[in-house]
Formats: sequence, structure tokens, C-alpha cells
Amino acid sequence: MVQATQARWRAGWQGGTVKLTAVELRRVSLPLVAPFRTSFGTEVEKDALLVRAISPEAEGWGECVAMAHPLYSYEHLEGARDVIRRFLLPRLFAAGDVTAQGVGHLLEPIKGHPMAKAAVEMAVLDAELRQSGTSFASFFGAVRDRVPSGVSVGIMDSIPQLLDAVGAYLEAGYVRIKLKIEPGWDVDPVRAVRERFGDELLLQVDANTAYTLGDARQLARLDPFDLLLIEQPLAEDDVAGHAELARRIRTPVCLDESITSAATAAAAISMQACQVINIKPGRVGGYLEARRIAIVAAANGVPVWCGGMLETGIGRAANAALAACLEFTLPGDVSGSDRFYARDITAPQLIQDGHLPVPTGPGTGVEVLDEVLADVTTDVETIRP
Ligand code: SMG
Ligand code: MG
Repeated sequence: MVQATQARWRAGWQGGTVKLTAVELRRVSLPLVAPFRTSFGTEVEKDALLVRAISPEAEGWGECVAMAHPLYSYEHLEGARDVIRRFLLPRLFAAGDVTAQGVGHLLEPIKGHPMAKAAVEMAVLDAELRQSGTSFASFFGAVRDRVPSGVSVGIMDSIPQLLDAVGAYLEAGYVRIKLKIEPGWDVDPVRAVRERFGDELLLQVDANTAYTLGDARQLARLDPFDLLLIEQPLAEDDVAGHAELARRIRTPVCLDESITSAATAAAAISMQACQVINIKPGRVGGYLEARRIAIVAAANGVPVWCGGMLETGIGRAANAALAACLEFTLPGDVSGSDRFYARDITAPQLIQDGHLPVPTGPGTGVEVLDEVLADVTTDVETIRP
């Protein structure tokens, strides 16, 4: 079954074409259950851009993971909306009928903007798969019906507060903890969590580019704590620096922000700049490229896991499907909806026994709740050919 589904992925998919009659671009804003602090800022609400692909046969939803401010990467929501409206959609409309596999080629002449492109491709893929009654998981060749759920824990005001938060997530069943770190909040919180919760806990850290190679000695102080990995300690464009750092510390280096395509993944692997890769479909231009990165990494013996961008239920469902593929051997940042949202725009997706179920219905397998959607929408526009 594994081989058959993977063979189908490689052979290419014949799911029929999508006749785009309109595309809706919708801005939504959802309050977070608690502030989420990283090395680059504090989020108190999630702003997202939803892309709704409308065709006579089916509707598909995409979610843009760009943030309101360009702090994680250069993309930001209003910029993405502008790029989608002015440069991406005209190319799809001009092509007439489209397929998800074809979207990447049609959009290739437009430089950069992977998050904008990913949202558009996802909407087309969802429409195409709904039209043919196929789930994301089946399309990807997924091999699991549930995925181990890790949780990303923000920077806190104090260590006791952090220990309470981690304790509550472990109580809820999460199988892996990721601590956000920054200079001044690294060795002490890691030591405290290790001491309190023991050596068996799967523990990793994420710096979101907050360090430089000059901090190598400080980062080496994390070595005794047996972390699964350290995620993106250095700048996005400092792949060579990560290669050097990887020689100086024992904790495996994992790249997040630096990996924007299968080509950058292959280059980083060949430079020995990463021993692990965090794959975020939104960051790499879409689920198809994400799938290709997983294959490149697996071929080189590099483990991968599925990252998160505080997705709403739409992106969460699709991420669960991706994380269910064979190459994803480490628990991902695929937490339950209630980790971030009291009320999501789809029915809640909750962890059971530390795992998130992989949806089985057509497309993402989740339905948008119209009433919630109306409540959280801050702006909506419909674009036609
Ligand atoms: O969706 O669980 C989630 C969030 C996981 O920490 C997470 N994402 O760099 O990996 C990362 C961050 C990016 C978003 S921070 C606002
Ligand atoms: Mg990260």
C-alpha cells in the first residue's frame, strides 16, 4: 500500500482540471487563547488570508501563512494579497482550466512570494481533490491515520510560568515539547524543563534566527541536555554559518526559515548545514514542493517534520495529512486547534492520546463553519477573470 501510493505520487496525478470562475480573498482575525511570544515578537491574534477557489464543480480553500508583519520572513499578509490579486490570479485565469500540479509552473515567472503562491496552489488542490473525491492524505500517499502531536511553547516571563505551561501540555498528552529561545532565555529554561520533566521527554528548541555564529559557545551549552534539535539559530541567509555551527555544537541543527524550496533544501543538505529539516508547506510554495522536499531529504537520510504557522483548521487539516507521509519521522508542530483557538473556523481538531487524526474526507476533509467565518472576517473581495 505504501509503495503503491508513493508510486502514484511520483507518476503524477490525474485528478481533472479546475475551471476557475472566481477567487475570493478573505482576511480573518482570530484571537489566540494566550499571547504567543517568540524571539521576533508577541502574537495575540492570528491574522490570516484565506483563498477560496470557486469553480462550477467544487470549491477549494487555501490558507496563506504570511503574518501581518514581515517578522518571520519578508512576506506579510497585505503584500501577499496584493501579489495574489495583481500577479498570480491573472496568470491562472489566463490559463483557463488549471490543475494543482500546473499552478507552480504557471506562477514560476513571478519571483519569490512562496507563501502567496502556496495559498493559491492549496485552494486549487483542494478544489481539484474535492471534485474527484480524494483526500489530501491519499493524494500525498500518506501512510498513517493519525500523527504524533508536538507543541511549540512561547517565551515566558519566568521559569515557574514556563514549567506550568509545559506541565499542562504534557498533561494534555503532547508527545514532544518545543521551547522558543532567544539570547537570555535559552540554557536556563532548557535546564529547568529537563530537570522537572526528565530525560525521556522529547525536547527541542527554536531560535527563529536570534543568534549569530559568535554565539556558538553559548549554544554549545545546550549540548548536555540531549535536545532533539535546535531550529534555525542563525539568519535565514546564513546557510554557511549553520554548517559551521553544526561542526561546533552537538545538538543537531534543523533549518526552518532557510529552506524555501527543494533546491535550497538540497543545497543546505549538501553543505551539511542541517541534520534535520522543518517543512512548512506555506514557506516553500505549497504542499507539492513540501512533498518534494521530504523526498529529497529522505533520499539523503535527513529526517523531516511538519512545522506550523498557527494555522486555522484549514491549514491544520492539510498539515496533518502531510505529516502522515512516510518521510515525516519526527513529531510535528501539529497541535490541536485548542492550542491556539477557543473557536476555530472549522470544527475543532483535537488530539487524542497525543495524536491528531488525519482527515479522510475529500480535499482537506474539513468544512468551514459559515457563521464563525462571518464573525472573524475583517475584509473580503471576489476576483473574476
Ligand atoms: O502552529 O504550532 C504552531 C506554531 C509553531 O512555533 C511555531 N511556529 O518558527 O516554527 C516557527 C514558528 C513560526 C510562527 S511564530 C509566530
Ligand atoms: Mg521555526
